[in-house]
Amino acid sequence: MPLRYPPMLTLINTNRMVPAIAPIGLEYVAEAAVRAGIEVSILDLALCEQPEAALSEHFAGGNPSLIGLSFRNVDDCFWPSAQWFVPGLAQLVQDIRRLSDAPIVVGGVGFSVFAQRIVEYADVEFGVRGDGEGATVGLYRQLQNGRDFEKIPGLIWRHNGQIRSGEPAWPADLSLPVRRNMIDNATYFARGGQCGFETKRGCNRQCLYCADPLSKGSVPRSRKPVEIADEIESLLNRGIDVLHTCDAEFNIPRSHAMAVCEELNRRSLGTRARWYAYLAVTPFDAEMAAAMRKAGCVGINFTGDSASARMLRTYRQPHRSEDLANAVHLCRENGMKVMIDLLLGGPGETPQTAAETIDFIKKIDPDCAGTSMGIRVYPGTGMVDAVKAEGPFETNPGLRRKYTGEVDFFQPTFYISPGLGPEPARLVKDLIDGDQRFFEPTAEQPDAEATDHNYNDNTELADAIAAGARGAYWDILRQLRAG
Ligand code: B12
Repeated sequence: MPLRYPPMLTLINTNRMVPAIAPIGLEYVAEAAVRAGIEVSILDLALCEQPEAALSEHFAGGNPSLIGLSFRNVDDCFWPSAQWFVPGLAQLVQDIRRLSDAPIVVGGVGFSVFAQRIVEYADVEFGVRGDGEGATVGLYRQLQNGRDFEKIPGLIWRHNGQIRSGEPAWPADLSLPVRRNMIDNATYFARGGQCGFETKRGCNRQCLYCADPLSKGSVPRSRKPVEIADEIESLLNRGIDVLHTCDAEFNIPRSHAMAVCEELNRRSLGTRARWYAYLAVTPFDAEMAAAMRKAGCVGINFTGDSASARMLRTYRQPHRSEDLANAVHLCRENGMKVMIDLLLGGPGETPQTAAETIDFIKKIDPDCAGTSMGIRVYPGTGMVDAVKAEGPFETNPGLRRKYTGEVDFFQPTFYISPGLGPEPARLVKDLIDGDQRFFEPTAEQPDAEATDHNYNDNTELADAIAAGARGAYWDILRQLRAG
């Protein structure tokens, strides 16, 4: 084993997906640790040409006291790609074990959905479900002195051969002053075309399929607008001027979204930054659209899901088709690009409801629309109950997966309504009928050409960014199509 460093925390970004997205979660954790007086070293595997060599080199210098792995994506959430990243994480853990005997803790947004299963599968000592800032500092301190793990919010640990866990770490008070100088954000901007900023955590909507409440909690926890604006300024000062929100939905709650815009507008940051956001379709109104545009927002991706009243009820969405029309109208009026993300193929979807949705979207004319097919079924969401209500999982013709054996929602498992027939992607493509505003689903045949908007290993996107494109990925892809 290499020499032991003085007490030190090594944080590793495990996400090597292209285009590269900056590990903002790891950066927030790193900054919290530094502020707590902990020495931190970061190994960013996304920016290494040869990850194995980078690992050996990193640990040759010394052995840390704790190794933290950031695990953002458990899978790519896209059918029929269905790429699963957990085996890769387990392999990485084994590689690290050959170089260091330090305990390993894993955290991250995807990780938090399946926390205990991943701790078991990857065979690590610790996991953190939820926010990592306080938990990482707490764990580090307890390892130095005490080992009273029960005290640490969100921690999963092993005790006498059993896995134990406390409540998830979702602290109500979110004070996160960050300078954003712990990772190489400039390189991420060049390779990923945008950098993220977060205004809140948690979502109180109960959308049938959504895993966000599992990783972030179901109560919105807002950051102080002043801290958010400071953070954006520090990115701007380094030339990073195209940004993307990292909230579940920027407009929930509306009052906080307005407060953030107000602070950005007070500092005239809208003249320097361009940003994109994920929004729920409601609440959204003329006052909000104008405030967002003034604050620098140039594009919105709405969680539209469907325009069929029946499917919107199934998805537990509070909006109606007329709200979708209003959202598109307000974006156009205020000069913001607009994408509507659709989820086709949920429980009860029929060719009629799918046609109703696609026809309606064509009519209201957003800049683009995503037609994802295949809803990732996450344990702990309403989707599991909806699928269960249809009968035994193993014989449910709606479940799509690439693994064999029993249905296990830990592995990428998707649902497409059997009502859409044997070739649902074909059906949707026919409904789209070549309309370039739509990102089409990819057909299920193994050799089918990818036609969707999966950003996993998307070389078209990565090449465009390398050539200078900046912005939300849907906006870059949309512009590439338009030539
Ligand atoms: C914004 C966003 C995007 C933006 C990113 C913009 C940007 N510049 O950052 C875009 C649109 C590009 C995007 C793309 C994708 N995304 Co996305 N995205 C999100 C979203 C909304 C926010 C993620 C985020 O940055 N959160 C803010 C940070 C601060 O939180 P965090 O990462 O969780 O970190 C905290 C903790 O997890 C923990 N933590 C983090 N690291 C560590 C490390 C240690 C050691 C510890 C202890 C703790 C810890 O502490 C941190 C601070 O509290 C999430 C959903 C959500 N609400 O979080 C989905 C989400 C992460 N995305 C998801 C997916 C699938 C993707 C794609 C793969 C989709 C695709 N196929 O194209 C790509 C992957 C891109 C890539 N290269 O990785 C899934 C992952 C689910 C899963 N099954 O794993 C999520 C959860 C959405 C969902 N529910 O389906 N995404």
